Amino acid sequence: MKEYFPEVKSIPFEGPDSRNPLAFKHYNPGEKILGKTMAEHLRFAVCYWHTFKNLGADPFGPGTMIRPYNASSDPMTVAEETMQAAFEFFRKLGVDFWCFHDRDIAPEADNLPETNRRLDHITKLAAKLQNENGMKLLWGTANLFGNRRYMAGASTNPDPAVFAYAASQVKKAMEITHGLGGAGYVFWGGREGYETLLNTDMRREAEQQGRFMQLAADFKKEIGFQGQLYIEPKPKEPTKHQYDFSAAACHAFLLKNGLVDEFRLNIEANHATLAGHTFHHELAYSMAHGLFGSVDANRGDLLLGWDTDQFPTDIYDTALAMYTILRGGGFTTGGLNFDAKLRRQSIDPVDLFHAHIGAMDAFARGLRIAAALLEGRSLEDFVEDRYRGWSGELGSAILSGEVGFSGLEKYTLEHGEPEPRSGRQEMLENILNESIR
Ligand code: XLS
Ligand code: CA
Ligand code: CA
Repeated sequence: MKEYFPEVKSIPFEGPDSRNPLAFKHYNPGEKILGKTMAEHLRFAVCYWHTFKNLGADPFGPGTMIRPYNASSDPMTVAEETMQAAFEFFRKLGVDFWCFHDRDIAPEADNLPETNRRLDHITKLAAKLQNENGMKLLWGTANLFGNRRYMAGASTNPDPAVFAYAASQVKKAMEITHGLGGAGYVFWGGREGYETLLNTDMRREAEQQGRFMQLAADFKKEIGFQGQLYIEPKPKEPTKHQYDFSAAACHAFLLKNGLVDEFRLNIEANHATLAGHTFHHELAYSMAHGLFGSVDANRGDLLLGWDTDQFPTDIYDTALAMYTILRGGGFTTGGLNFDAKLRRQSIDPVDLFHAHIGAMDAFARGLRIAAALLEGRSLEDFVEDRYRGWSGELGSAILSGEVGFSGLEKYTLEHGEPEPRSGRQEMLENILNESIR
């Protein structure tokens, strides 16, 4: 069989003293931390679009990366060879999960039946390769933003015929995700937003989007898909304003449409920073409201205002992410999907390995730091103590509705001025730093 990454046999764990660039220094998949293996905690996934379909094109020039699986002039041969190359890459890297958009794995034809035939053909190959390699699908999704029919959105389009086309496409993408045993299905807003309010009826678009998601939740039940449905927040890009702006905006949308029990959130680090939040904030918000589902693990560049989708390397980010995730009970259906792409000058296939090794090691370190913080309990104990009044007599009376404004006035008149207490931010930052070893 053709080998697409002959320069790599497999990526071993060699420990922190290793100088081998093609080895893990921190990610030791079978090692147990807090009762689970690192692989079980982290549930790493490789994304198909950036890893195998992105060739480094940007608005100023075409792709720079030449890939052997992309050589044929027949698009379906390219699709088959790319799928073979992808599974070779997954196996050699040692991940358990992958993610895709429908149009990443099979090119769109000029009519829907032929497009779907192509998808069925490639899905069969994917199912066979999943089996042979013991791989699982973390989630599937539909590309509702590339084709010109979606230029004014899919479900939020002014034309209901575009809504119908998008529904047909999502129906098929959900079916193939189900067929491949997917643990989830993601809705990312694509072009659901606006460029200018001068041509936009926001009330209608919100109603349309709500209807679309209700139909998706119904269809999930109709086909018996057991996976989790997710919405992935993003504030802007490609449109000026995306409706799924942030975790909080998605929460309001789900509540308004009676869908809060049907969906969870897929939090992407770079989208959080574009929304003016930290990755930590978006995770903490999702956890606080029972909405946390999965993660698109990447990073942006704080000096650039767009979605750079770089591989995650910042240990603070990964530590705080894993701390928040572990405190919330860890992943169930979700995982860490590397929605990240090589920089345009990283043109060699081996760069894909370097990028994923660095990202996986960064999260493995984050996991260790998070476990140390949780075992030490210093942060948790501090926070618990800070709010302890809320479990006492006064706090419970307020929360249970036992006492109103007049009762609270009486309490204040009796007890006088409350005693302020330090928030100890610097001490807590030191505790975080000391756990980074
Ligand atoms: C784009 C999104 C996209 C989703 C899947 O910015 O990150 O890749 O994750 O459609
Ligand atoms: Ca993403
Ligand atoms: Ca992104």
